[in-house]
Amino acid sequence: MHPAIHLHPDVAAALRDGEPVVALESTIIAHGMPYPQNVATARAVEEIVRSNGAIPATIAIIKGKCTVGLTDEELDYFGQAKDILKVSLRDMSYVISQQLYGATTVAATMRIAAMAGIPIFVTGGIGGVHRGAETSMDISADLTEMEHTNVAVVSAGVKSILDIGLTLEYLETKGIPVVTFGQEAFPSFYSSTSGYNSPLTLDTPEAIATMLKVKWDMGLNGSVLIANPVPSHQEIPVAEMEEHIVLALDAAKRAGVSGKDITPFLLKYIANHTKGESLEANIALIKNNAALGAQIAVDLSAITD
Ligand code: PSU
Ligand code: MN
Repeated sequence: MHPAIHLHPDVAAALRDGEPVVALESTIIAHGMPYPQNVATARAVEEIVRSNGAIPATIAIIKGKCTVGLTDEELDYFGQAKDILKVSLRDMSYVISQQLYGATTVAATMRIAAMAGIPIFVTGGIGGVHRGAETSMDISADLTEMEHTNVAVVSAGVKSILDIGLTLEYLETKGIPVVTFGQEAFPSFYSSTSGYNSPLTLDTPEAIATMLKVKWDMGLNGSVLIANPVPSHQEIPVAEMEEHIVLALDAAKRAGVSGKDITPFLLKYIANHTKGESLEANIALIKNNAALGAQIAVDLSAITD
């Protein structure tokens, strides 16, 4: 392993013994949720992974080291520090060579997880094809990363700040399977539906683990997007979310926000303008994803020789 990769001793031991490990990202902590809910949620998520039989490995870059499994103090630091860079794939070599701190996106976290040998990754929502991408060309590196890297991503579907239809088209083009857990409707993060049907549906963690094993054993490289609907009693209806999203997109345009700042801007705007309701849904769905991801990791390690 490259010396820039640093494994927490618990993660190293689990990987050595073939025990299930679940990778977790840090952009959601540093840029996706406000303090102190971000730290409380990150800790709760780690606890849920543990109680479902797997070892959590929250991934971030600390003084240029890709750190796989954060200590309590490190996690707290990422929750509070104001100047932490959002690190996607293109930023990794800069942040590592300059020995900086970086919160890793889905794309960067997946790549580090793959380097460490962790095949299951849990997040809230992935980046995708933005609304208006036909002129802005704003397509998240999360999607291109998923084409190549053998790490499955458990998310609550695709957030409706994005163009869900175009994101599903892009995933199809890149040969990335999209499997929704337990229902045919494709979820949209805050809502358990989106108006789109899921390309595929599986009903048990075991069936998902078996699909991953077949895929990778055959050399069908790349990720699988596992979409886990937010529990219905904690969802925000699609129509209600759409009103907030239209306002958020308009505010971003007026403020001239672009590039990597767009997603954090929209998330913050929506959290502020839904009186915390969206933050509650966000917390509920990521906890829900942590449980499913850990169960898939347990089942996958049981069938891996
Ligand atoms: N969606 C969320 N919360 C997040 C993100 C997405 O609900 O925190 C973060 C993830 O880290 C994701 C990144 O990888 O935003 C995508 O950023 P961009 O759109 O700039 O690629
Ligand atoms: Mn972008």
